[in-house]
Amino acid sequence: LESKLLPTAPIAGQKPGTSGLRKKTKVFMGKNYLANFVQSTFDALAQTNAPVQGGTLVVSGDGRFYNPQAIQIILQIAVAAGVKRIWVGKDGLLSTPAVSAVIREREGGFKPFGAFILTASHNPGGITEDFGIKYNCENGGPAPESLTNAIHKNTETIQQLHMAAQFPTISLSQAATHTIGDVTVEVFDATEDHVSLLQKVFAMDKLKALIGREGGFSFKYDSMSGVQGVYARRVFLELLGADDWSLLNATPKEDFGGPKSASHGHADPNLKNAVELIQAMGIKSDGRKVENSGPFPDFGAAADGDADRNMICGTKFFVTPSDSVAIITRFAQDCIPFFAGGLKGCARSMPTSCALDRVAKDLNVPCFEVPTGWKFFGNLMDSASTYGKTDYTPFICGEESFGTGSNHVREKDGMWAVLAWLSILAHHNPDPAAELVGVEDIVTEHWKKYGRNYYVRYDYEGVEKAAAEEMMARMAADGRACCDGVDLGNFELATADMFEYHDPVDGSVSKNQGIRFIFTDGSRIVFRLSGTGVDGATIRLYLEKYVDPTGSLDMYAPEVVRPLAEIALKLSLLAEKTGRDEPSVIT
Ligand code: VG1
Ligand code: CO
Repeated sequence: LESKLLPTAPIAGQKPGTSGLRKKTKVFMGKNYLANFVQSTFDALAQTNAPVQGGTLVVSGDGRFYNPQAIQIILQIAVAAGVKRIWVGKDGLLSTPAVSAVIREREGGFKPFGAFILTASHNPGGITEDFGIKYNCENGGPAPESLTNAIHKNTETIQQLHMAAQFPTISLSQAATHTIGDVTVEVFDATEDHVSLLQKVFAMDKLKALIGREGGFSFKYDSMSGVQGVYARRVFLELLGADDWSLLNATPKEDFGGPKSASHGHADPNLKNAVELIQAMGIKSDGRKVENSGPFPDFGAAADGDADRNMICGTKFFVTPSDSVAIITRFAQDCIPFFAGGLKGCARSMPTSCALDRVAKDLNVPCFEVPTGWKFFGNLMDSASTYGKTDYTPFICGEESFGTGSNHVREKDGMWAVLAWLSILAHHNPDPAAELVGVEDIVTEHWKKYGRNYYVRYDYEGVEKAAAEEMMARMAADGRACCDGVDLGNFELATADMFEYHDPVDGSVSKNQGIRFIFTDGSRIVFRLSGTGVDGATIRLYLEKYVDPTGSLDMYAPEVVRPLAEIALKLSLLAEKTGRDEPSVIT
């Protein structure tokens, strides 16, 4: 196929953040914006030994506005770069975990060297909202920092775009193989690879029996008008025999429902945005139980736009993501076939609560602490397993930000987390006619055994960038000094430091990953700046207080951590520096 060279010029600010490059959609629609980034990625790949020439590439997204157009642009650049086979999900859709599964598992004798995922994940979509792009490598995981830094460097010097001349627009609305010269574009059912992998990981017959149990079992799953709707129909309706009543917002929309929807177009599964789900479950937006007695479903869950996040609820009960990963880890080997041989290890991001550490200790498996962002789990998972095909050397990871997953793929996986919880419920309910042991029962029993890591996150969104950076710089310079003169109440400071990660597998060092104040009782205050926003700065303040099994386990988390919040606000001078006295979101 003929290709053409088009002149271009660097565009400032194309630095990938925690999870890819995210900007306002209109910025991405600007001249050469997307093309520059994609070309810079191919230029960076040319400096590695990725088999781009004659290779296979996956391209798809979460269905947000501009997804179809972006795919066609990427096809043209990929073809000019020498890619011979491109795999695209039907309608241009693939969830983030499904992309990972396609890279690792899809049959046909061609191993993709990588993938472009078009998503800004939990950020709102639409022409006036956000768009994003992320590159994943041949292990199915997000590009490591060494690669994203190389891509960014190329965006600063790019002069030329190399695109296929006269490449036709490929129809994505039907599964079909298109041949253009010596290039094939294969459009396939988005659920094929991911769902068949999940069928190997979980005992689907047991989950089906739970859903159809004699004593009754009801659930609601909110896809929040993101890409998960496609997978939710396949898994819950077709495979597990649930009925339509269980599914909320299961049709993907380019604006996730937009400002008029209950979530205001924020396909972000948390107490603020998963409005329909928490109402259905009898949970108030502050996490408390509603007064009336229902009936409410036994189980509830939600996903974000690209379906890598999950939120787990029981009747009138919200499970914090940090507890969720700990509990899944605890029971995995008892009820999920993928883990039947035992766990190899587990990991959490630094701000995630230490509940997981207690379970890991009990199971006698290593527990790693990595910086925020799923890319940091990749090396650990690869080293715990054989590179490439599905392996059975299991490893579980989680983040406090509603991300949970394992080494079945190299992304967090919203559907996996839900099937893991259904597996735990099935395990606790062997008698199909007995009264259901529910989510709240399981979580409270867990606290009785391990104690409870009370946990809350405050987000301050839309803060002026310079002010946020100044606040962080002051604490980074001397965290301990920031505590001078601050009344710490019953808390005694043990350490104050900036988290720095030394990857035990490849030795790479990631600095400035968040400021930690750790107290002698294990309580923690953590500050970081978000790396997924598109304008201004978002300050994240993470608060954790541990209460051992002999203490009060049924208190209201925001009240328990309030003394820590007060200390955090004083020592950081947050209000003085940013002019903000209330967080915009509490999760
Ligand atoms: C946030 C979360 C982080 C998560 C990331 C991507 O990043 O804190 O834990 O991995 O989003 O999630 P940040 O830098 O804004 O804190 V997703 O579902 O938007 O890919
Ligand atoms: Co996401």
